[in-house]
Amino acid sequence: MHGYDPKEIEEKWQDHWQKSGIYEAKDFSDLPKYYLLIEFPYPSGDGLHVGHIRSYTAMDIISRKRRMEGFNVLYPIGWDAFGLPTENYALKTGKDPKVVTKENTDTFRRQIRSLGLSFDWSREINTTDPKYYKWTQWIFLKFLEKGLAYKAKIPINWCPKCKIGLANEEVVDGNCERCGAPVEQKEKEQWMLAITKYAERLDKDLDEVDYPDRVKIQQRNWIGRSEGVLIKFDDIEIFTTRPDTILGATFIVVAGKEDKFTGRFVTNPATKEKIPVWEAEYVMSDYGTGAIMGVPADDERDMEFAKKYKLPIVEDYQKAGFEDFGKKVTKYRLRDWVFSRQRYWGEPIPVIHCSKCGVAPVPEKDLPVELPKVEKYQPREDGESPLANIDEWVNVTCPKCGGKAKRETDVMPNWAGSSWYFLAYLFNKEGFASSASIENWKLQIENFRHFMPVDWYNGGMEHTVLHLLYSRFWNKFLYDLKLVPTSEPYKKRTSHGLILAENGEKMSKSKGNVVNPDTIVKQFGADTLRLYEMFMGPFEQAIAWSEDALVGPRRFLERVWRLKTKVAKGQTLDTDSQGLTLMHQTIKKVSDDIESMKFNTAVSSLMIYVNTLDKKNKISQEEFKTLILLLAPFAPHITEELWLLLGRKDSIHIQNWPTYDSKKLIKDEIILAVQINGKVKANVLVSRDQSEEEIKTMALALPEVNKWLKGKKPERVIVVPRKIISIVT
Ligand code: ANZ
Ligand code: ZN
Repeated sequence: MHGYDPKEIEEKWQDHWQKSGIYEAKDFSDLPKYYLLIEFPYPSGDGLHVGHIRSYTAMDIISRKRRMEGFNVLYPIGWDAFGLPTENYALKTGKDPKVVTKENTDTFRRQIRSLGLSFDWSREINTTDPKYYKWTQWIFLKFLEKGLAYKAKIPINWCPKCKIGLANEEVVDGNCERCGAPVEQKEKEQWMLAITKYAERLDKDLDEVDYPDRVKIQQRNWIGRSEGVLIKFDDIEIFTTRPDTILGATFIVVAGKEDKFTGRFVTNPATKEKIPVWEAEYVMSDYGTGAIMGVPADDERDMEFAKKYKLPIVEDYQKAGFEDFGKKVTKYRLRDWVFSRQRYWGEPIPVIHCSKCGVAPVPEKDLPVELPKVEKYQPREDGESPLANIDEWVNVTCPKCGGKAKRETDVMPNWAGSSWYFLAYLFNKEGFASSASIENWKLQIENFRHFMPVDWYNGGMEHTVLHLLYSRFWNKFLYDLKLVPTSEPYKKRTSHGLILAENGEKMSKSKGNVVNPDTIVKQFGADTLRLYEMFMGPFEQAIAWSEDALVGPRRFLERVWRLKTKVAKGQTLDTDSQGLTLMHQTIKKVSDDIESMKFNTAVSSLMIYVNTLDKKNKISQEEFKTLILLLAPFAPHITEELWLLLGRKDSIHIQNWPTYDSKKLIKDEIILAVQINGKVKANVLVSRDQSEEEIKTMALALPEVNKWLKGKKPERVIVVPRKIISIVT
């Protein structure tokens, strides 16, 4: 047998697996299901990042273990391909975003395939495929039908550089999340999705799911549930969380564009005094009731305001009972979702504007509303989408009255396609081929019932209040329409740490410190890259890349490869109880560590096991088999090849996962007391199968015993089996 050469192994097996379809989930299966999800990538022009590989490999390991445990595993992949970077690239180069997307997804697909990840490629999706977005548009029409999609003239966050309306979540410290330009406010008619209608359930149902605490906390803070009371000061109703401070309320402030006195006075229901009504910017129009009671003594901003405008301040006042004034309410900080963008590369919002009928939904049978070709991808100076330039696309007949009408030219935000993609993977082939309708959606429900909810979803912390919240909202909405079987889409969520450049900085093209996985695969092989990324450090922590550290995992795999020559046919395990214990301990450790995502320590224990086996001249078939079965999820190619060399016919990846015997976990050892002239002076650890002679020698070698013997030979040494060693001097 020749040396370990990944080039001879890896592509061969990738092709083989693809052909045999062993990683494809079955639509109808009697096996229990297990659905694993990674955040499907945005196919950027930069190609696959080594950070993607960390998350995909981790979930691949769990997928592979589940398959070996007998589950009908679904581990799908697709492309979240609408969005600004591709559009900006099109703007610069004049290339059709469709073409750019095709090129980028081809690169990503090739790179992901070269890693031997066990994705079910038969279910590959692409959010920019009209067959896909016809369903995204269909779901939007459902929101419209139920009154949860509406148009509103609202001040929106406007980025003057990107010329685009931004969601609150896309504004970071007052600047555009993408280009960093300061964000301005602009009044515009926008499509909105009423996510606030689901605020209570989005908050409460977090109790039901297994997410990390920090994810739950971030979501809860974003939703911003607040229990307070409404109190009437004559006709002005205020919202407060501190009704006990009402005796200190010396003025009222309602939301306004500038600070000014309205000239009005109202009665404080607790003190019966007349207090002035002011307008000010610091009170938000869209929170609570848009009005507050000013309590300078207990609220800093009220104090500042009172000092500035010389309003009365009462420092000493009595705290009031809760229950005396007003009624209890719960308010949320969450805002409705600004759902339109005046850009090109997104799903067209499927509505038609008619001067007679108003907003008319595009009839289901006319979906998808396909993106037309445009000459220029630049948004117009008036802020309208470039789609507004295409008269023949814009001018249509009204589906209601047949009169002249115009298409909506706004498109959806890039969060739309990812808000339901976990369901799209479950669509059967006809689901995408057939028209979008309730009947065709219902044809998928069997599959939804089998696979939903997602059992385990791994992704980045940056998506906690965006994608994760949006997709929970869409799923709940579909659940209320009885179109999906569970009210929560994801049972369990975990997060990976980032991979940084060697110097600890963020990897970025501009800094020139990006690691290209192609180079690593070429030089070390995919199995080494996978193993390295699992071994590099605790999975949930950020960690710096190290080129030098790749050698370790590579040498480890070479050792595993050479170990094959030591496998002896007749060799049995029974004669060697230490080996047996270590084998069972390793099975337990690797199994447990995979479940708790401690991939680095799982790899360590495999390394310890290989070290021990390597010290022997001969190893048994069983030991070697166990080793490569445990290693298979981490390094699927080398283990598949070794499995074949052991003379096995079918894939290692569909074998049973090794189990351990908890009785064999403890070493077969006992502690014996050592007596000298009838008194216990020491203890000795022996194994149960050691001979009497061996035990005597061990006892006489103990330092405590030598202290008593002082160089003299003992008169007698008696071994009472499994109890005591008695030395007489
Ligand atoms: C009197 C008071 C006294 C208050 C005090 C606080 C401390 P959370 O917990 O975030 O819900 N508030 C209410 N509506 C507001 C609005 N539209 N714009 C700005 N501030 C508003 O905060 C509730 C508190 O925020 C309310 O309780 C109110 O001030 C203020 F010692 O009322 B409080
Ligand atoms: Zn009409």
